[in-house]
Amino acid sequence: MPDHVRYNYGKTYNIVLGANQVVPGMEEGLMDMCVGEKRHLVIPPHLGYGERGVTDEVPGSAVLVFDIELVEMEEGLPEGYMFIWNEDVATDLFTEMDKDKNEQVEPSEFTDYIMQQVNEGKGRLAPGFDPYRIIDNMFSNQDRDGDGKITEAEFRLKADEAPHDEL
Ligand SMILES: [Ca+2]
Ligand SMILES: [Ca+2]
Repeated sequence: MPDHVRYNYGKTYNIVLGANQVVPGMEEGLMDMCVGEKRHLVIPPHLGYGERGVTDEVPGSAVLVFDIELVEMEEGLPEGYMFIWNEDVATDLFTEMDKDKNEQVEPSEFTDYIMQQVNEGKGRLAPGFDPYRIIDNMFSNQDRDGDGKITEAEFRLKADEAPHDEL
């Protein structure tokens, strides 16, 4: 087995920190990095792939050495959140979402509305996840009776349960 294995990845990777996507040493090594910063990381086996390594890729007990540069960073969402508003929520959210004014919000109206907010920078979806899956879940969560439409009553009900910071 060779002593050193050298790979030149030479391309960028998207990593979500805290999501178990990289070895603990990498997670730790990326902490508090700023955009444009370069770091030389030496990761011992117990914070890397351990004694077992990765078949055909990383030998057992390997010390991992990385030269990395942070090219871009996106702020995550608070734990447990998949979507947050950057600004105050529209006062009549339901009417705004119900584009065809049939008193129901259909999945397409819901998706369009959320995507529009994200594109305009008014809301933010958790990075590293499929946005359409998140929106699907948000819709199902709001669609209390599961009939594929959100009525104003279902919408209100959910909103009333959310904690209010003022009355
Ligand atoms: Ca509608
Ligand atoms: Ca419904």
